[in-house]
Amino acid sequence: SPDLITFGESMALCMAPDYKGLDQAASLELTFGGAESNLAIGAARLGVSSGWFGALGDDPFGLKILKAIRGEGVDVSRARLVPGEQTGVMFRDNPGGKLSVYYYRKLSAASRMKPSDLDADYIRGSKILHVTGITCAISESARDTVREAVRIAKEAGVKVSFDPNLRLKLWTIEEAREVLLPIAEQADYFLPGYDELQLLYDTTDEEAIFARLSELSAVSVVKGVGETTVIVEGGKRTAVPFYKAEKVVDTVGAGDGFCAGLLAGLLKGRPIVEAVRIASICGSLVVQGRGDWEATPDWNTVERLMEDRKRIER
Ligand code: KDG
Repeated sequence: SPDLITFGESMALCMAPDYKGLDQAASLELTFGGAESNLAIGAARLGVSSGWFGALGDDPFGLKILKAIRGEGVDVSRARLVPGEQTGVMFRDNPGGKLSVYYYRKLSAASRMKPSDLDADYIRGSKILHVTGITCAISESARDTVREAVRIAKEAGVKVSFDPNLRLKLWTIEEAREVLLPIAEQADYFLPGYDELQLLYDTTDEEAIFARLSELSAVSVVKGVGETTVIVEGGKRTAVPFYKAEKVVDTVGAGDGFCAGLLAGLLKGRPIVEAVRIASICGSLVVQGRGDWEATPDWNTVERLMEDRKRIER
């Protein structure tokens, strides 16, 4: 098995040109997205062996997505194109710089994922299993699949990484809390955004939020605490300054690029603070290009930017 594996829903992504809203656009750009495949691609570009599996419809969208993920060097041997089912589609609008997403994913092939689809040996053979809250939100059977995958991983001593990826277009905050907080308790790496934590823990009190995180057995890496990323390990907190993007073109996918960098750093044996620096560079590069994953960097680029930073710090 690859060292890092993940699964979830990938969808066709239709984007209006950046100068026009969807209501005005005569043509759309076609690509794809999905938090987990974004992460798998990000990790593969960094030279980590990664695998993504999920169900796609046996339609032109599914085929295009599968080929592209495979083309990025991600292992897709456990991914499926399901005959007679549909690939989800999302539309992205950016009128006046305000991002909106429209999902057409109900009853998609991915939302029919179920625990018996899992290849337990594939999970057992990996080093890190990464799951997200999006998969938990798309259907009950997909949620059960996440729980079962986590159970298999834990039993086999495979580390579990968890990004809550809160999507309030898919479920309510109450539903999300009930499902996501127990998964955070099982995770080895918990990778939320600070804004998500405020919603999940229902407070804006920073001390209260960090107190909750210190109770977890996971190492938490919290994105977007002011201009820093905060690592919480046991009771100890370390803030790492964020690597600033020169220009922000499209923020979607930044979190996935970040998590890819973090997990790749850890798999390469880097200490957590350095893994966070790598993650931060990846997140910052993703936002500088259009699309969810297209601008995620290769390892040489990351190393070069890490070197530049050392020079500046000296
Ligand atoms: O993190 C980026 C994802 O949100 C995007 O690629 C689409 O997976 C997606 C979703 O369900 O929102």
